[in-house]
Amino acid sequence: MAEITIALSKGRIFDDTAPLLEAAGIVAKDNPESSRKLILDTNRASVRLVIVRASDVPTYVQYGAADLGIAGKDVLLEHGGNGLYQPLDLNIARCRMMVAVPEGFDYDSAVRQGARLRVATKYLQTTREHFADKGVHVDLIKLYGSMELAPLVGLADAIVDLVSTGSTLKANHLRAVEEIMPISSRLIVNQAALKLKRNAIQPILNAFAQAVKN
Ligand code: PRT
Ligand code: MG
Repeated sequence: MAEITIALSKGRIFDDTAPLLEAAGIVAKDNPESSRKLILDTNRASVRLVIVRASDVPTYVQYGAADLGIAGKDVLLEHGGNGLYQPLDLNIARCRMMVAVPEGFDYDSAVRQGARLRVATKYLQTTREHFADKGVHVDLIKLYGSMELAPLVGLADAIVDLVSTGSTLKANHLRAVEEIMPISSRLIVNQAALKLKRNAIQPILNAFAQAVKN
């Protein structure tokens, strides 16, 4: 019977988390990339993994459906962090949250002239706060993906998106004009679970902290 449930997304977060889990003595019995299972057993009878969408990880942990989770700072800022303890920056899945515009768009003078910008993004909270801090008026357009397309078809003047290599921007003739913040993934813990299951959870936290230092 599993006692500890860890929520994470497949893809880059699973790939970067697997070595940390291994350092905590936890190895998944299936590979989420090839398996269709949503609940993965591990080598430890008391630990299981649940595979969810990256943006759903904080919700599973908030409601205690998972005790622990791994989520990007981008996702945590949009979620708000209610009911979550965030003890550790894992320094994985790193990238930067950026403002980007079409190559020919003069962002600096648009901002200087106080133009009202249309900004397309999946990250409404972070984007709203960024432009409010700058005192720039924006109309936010919520998208769920492929933000890079929006300025190319006249849906928006600018986008806010994550950038790692920069090749997606380049391929779409966009350029980054502002860094909003660096992004990495954090370990998150359900606050009630941490109190009730501390004996099981604390060794995992310690192993992760040690592995991150190395
Ligand atoms: O893909 P899905 O819609 O299921 O969800 P998701 O995109 O939220 O999940 P996933 O697994 O793609 O990303 C999980 C987490 O990885 C994010 O929440 C970030 O914290 C982190 N991360 C790190 C990234 C990137 N790097 C990244 N480059 N998430 C997304 N990207 C995308 C970016 O949005 C853009 O479309 O990659 C593209 C840019 O990459 P470059 O290399 O071309 O600059
Ligand atoms: Mg993605």
